[in-house]
Amino acid sequence: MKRTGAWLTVYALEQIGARFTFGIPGVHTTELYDALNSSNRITQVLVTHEGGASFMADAVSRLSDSIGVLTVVPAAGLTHAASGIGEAFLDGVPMLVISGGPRTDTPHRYQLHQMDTHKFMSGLTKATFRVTSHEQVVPTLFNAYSIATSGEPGPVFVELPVNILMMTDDVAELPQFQPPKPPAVEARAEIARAVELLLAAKRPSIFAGWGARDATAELVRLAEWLDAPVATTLQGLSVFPGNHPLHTGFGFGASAVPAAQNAFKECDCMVAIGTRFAEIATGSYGADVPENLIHIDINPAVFNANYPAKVVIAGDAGAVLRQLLKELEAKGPRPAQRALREQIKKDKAAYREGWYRSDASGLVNPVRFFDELRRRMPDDGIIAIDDGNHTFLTAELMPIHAPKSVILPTDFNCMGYAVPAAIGAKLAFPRRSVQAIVGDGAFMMTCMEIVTAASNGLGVIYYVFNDGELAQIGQAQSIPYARKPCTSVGKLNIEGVALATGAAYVPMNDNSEIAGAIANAREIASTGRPVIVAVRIDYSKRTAFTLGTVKTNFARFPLSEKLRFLARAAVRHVTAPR
Ligand SMILES: Cc1ncc(C[n+]2csc(CCOP(=O)(O)OP(=O)(O)O)c2C)c(N)n1
Ligand SMILES: [Mg+2]
Repeated sequence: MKRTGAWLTVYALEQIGARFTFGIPGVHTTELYDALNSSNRITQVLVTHEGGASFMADAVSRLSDSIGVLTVVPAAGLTHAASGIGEAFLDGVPMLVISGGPRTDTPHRYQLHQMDTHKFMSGLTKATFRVTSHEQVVPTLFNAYSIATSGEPGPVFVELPVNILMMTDDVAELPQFQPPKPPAVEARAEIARAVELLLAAKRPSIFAGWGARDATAELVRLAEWLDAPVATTLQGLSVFPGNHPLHTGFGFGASAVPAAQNAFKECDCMVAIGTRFAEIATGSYGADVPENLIHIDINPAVFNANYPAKVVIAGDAGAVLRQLLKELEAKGPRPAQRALREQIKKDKAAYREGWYRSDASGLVNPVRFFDELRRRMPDDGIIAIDDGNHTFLTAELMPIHAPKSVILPTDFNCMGYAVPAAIGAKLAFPRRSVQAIVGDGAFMMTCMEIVTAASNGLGVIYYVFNDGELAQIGQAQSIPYARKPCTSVGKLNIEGVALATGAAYVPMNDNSEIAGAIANAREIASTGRPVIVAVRIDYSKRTAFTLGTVKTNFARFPLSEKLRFLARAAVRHVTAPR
């Protein structure tokens, strides 16, 4: 049969269950966009900037069972999309990056958008492919999908030259996609050893990351059987319910909230699952782990990278946990250590108390904002967070109840994520409540993408933490440097952004306006219109994360550098106080 490459691409995307493609068309991809337009299974979404497309595709992949797909022009579309592709790469998120490509059937050089895209994309993806015949289109896309979704997931790039997309050629057959079977866990001896360590442990603990996103039920069972405190990574905020009495918070070392620090202090055996012990998750490696560390991850490369493990188990989190639980539960129930739960509850309440006390500023107190948001947001509501001080406020003050309900840029740590990611989330789950928590600096990077929310009738709520600063960095500058170059942002008229994009505008100036503003925003969003809430937030109190990481990093400086920093800070605070 004779088919265009574009038709074959749509066939392959339908086979792998893609529901959305994101991008902006160009001369290389008009045939593909036209073929996609005829699909009744795939919705193509036009964005304002390909960076938005890649963050939307990321959100679809993180939250749903369907892979996020980009359809962009070569070179310029790919470079614009690079931020979201890089975020997906470092955060272990599957993505299919499809671009058109210059013609391969002419000898012409200096074609439009012609550059070595594979060299560029190879540092951002698990694999790159250039399709050179019609026969290859479907098998290449199936292969790309399998690579993107297996092991530690990530983006894969496929270039489809324009002559293949546009012209017809013979293909002998159309294969059906057969999803690969998940590899069996082969770790009988390691699991037996882990069981031994856990049975002997007096104070076991659990540290869970995004790799455990599909294993929340098993994690809860394990925590309850062990009566162990559970801390999550930042990316894994939603892998364990924040309202469970054994949940302690994000992180467990010097940068964690007191509930986690106390519960983990004397722990003698830790199950770490689906985490790489990366810099943010460990508060700059300021978290100490016990000698008896059991590390479970699908990617064996993460074992012993930062913290030595006694037992390593390579495999899917859910599959390993089910085997582990079978062995443990056969031993009968473990006696509960009731004091642990009470201590966690007390520590959590005391931490919030500290925030309630900082009410004086006349601005919006973060803890009161999150109290009200928690009250109004359904359990399965989705939060997209950006990167900044607001990230850690959300992590410390907003209890998350449902699995796969929080998405944020973590290890690539790219500002500008939340506005488009929330759009991807709402497209994937139109009936769930979707909100973004975004700093004003990050908001400026991608706020024009709200046009895409408005034109698709997506009632996303954007809470813009409007402090006039790139606070996370400004806070790190203020004490050591006693000045803050380039962290005071230009004044943005947020109401003007709402007017320009078709969103509604809701101001929230102080604590008395929190409840009304949230109710109003939810009401408007339910009509399918995006809403921007400008929150005059009080950033005067530091998060446990910021205080802890500053301390951890400073403690590691050599003595001479410590003295240089201290002396400079002292002189500047005296001679040029801010
Ligand atoms: C693309 C990108 N540029 C710069 C940074 C460095 N950075 C991390 S947090 C931050 C401040 C963010 O400011 P804002 O969005 O206003 O959030 P706030 O910290 O004020 O809550 C900056 C500049 C980054 N992570 N990503
Ligand atoms: Mg800010």
